[in-house]
Amino acid sequence: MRLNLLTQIFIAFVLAIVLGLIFGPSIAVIQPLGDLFLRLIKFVVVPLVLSSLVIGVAGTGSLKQLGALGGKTVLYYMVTTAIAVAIGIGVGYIFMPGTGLSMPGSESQPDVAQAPSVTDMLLGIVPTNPIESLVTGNMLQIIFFAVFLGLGITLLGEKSRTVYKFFEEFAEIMYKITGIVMRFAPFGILGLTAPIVGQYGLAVLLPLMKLLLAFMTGCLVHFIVTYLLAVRTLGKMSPLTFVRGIAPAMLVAFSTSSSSGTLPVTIKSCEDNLKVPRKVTSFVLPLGATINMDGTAMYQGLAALFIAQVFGIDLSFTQLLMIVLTATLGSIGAAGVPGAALVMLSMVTAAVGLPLEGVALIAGVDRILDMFRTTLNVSGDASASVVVSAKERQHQVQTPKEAAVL
Ligand code: DAS
Repeated sequence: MRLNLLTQIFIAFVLAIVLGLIFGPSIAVIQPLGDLFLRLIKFVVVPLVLSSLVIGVAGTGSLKQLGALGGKTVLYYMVTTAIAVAIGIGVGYIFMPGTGLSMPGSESQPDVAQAPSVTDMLLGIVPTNPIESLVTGNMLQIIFFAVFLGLGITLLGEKSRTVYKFFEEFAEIMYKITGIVMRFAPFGILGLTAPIVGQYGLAVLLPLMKLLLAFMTGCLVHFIVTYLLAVRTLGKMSPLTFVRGIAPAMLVAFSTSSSSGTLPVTIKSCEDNLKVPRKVTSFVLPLGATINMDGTAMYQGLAALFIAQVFGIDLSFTQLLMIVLTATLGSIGAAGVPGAALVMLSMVTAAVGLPLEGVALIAGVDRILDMFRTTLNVSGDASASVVVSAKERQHQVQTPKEAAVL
């Protein structure tokens, strides 16, 4: 029986703890396995972020097609995602999961005294030479370039079909290569986690358990405060009806850790149980499964803070701003497949100059975090379909009246 990748990673994580405890610091002999995995992650992240973000933006179809339905949908997605990241950072400061284990920073640790001002940080996002941004791996400038490329393709419509197809195929190729790289993840996690446990002992586990607790709390808060409130006030639906209606999709998302894999169940749950019309589900849900991942965004905000705490790095306000921005964009670029956020997290950490080793530390418990992330992602998409269909109904009701008056 072939174990799925994230289960393999989880087993590698447990094995790393056992080996670390048995062999102590001498287990560092397998560190090169971990270094190789980190290099492979760095190898894919630039082309993956570029291609997936271009398609994430251009894939929404031409701006005129977006129209009112698209406008409402994208607005709801962006607002709820930004709230999710804020909640992720909020629980990160409340639980402080990364404290108590200060690991020596790696070469990429920023000299906080040199942290640029907000203005410089925001200006620095605009690339003066996009090719140089790609070569130097400047993630914020790469994201800027990708978003504008996607917008340009959208505005050009049919004329840029070839370029759109190129990036669509390029993104598919990068997902495939990322899949190959992720196959090596169990060995990488072993090579990265065992030496840490060997050096620090079980003390390293406590922060990870606190991270899990913080994340689950954030998910619950976001589900109740953001989604149920939106469904009740904007969607004109009882929260209990909503939860009962999407329960099947939530369960499939929890077990598969894949929004895309859950999409058919999400559509059926919204149509059959919540009576959302096909006109709305056929646009809002596939789009949501691709670019609306509040669980992923929250996770990246919290994880970035966790890594900073573990490495004893105090984040400046501008760096927090960058985490909100890159975590939101990272959730747009992440695919609806298991473990998608892990690679995107390396983009967020690189963007604010945090050590990549922290990503590997979290990778061991990513399987569990992913179950909750994906469940929240799917719930967010379903809540959007309820809110948007209520707004569409209101709009239709208003239009006949206006006509009658005229
Ligand atoms: N598993 C991804 C999804 O399918 C989410 C993630 O990895 O963050 O939504």
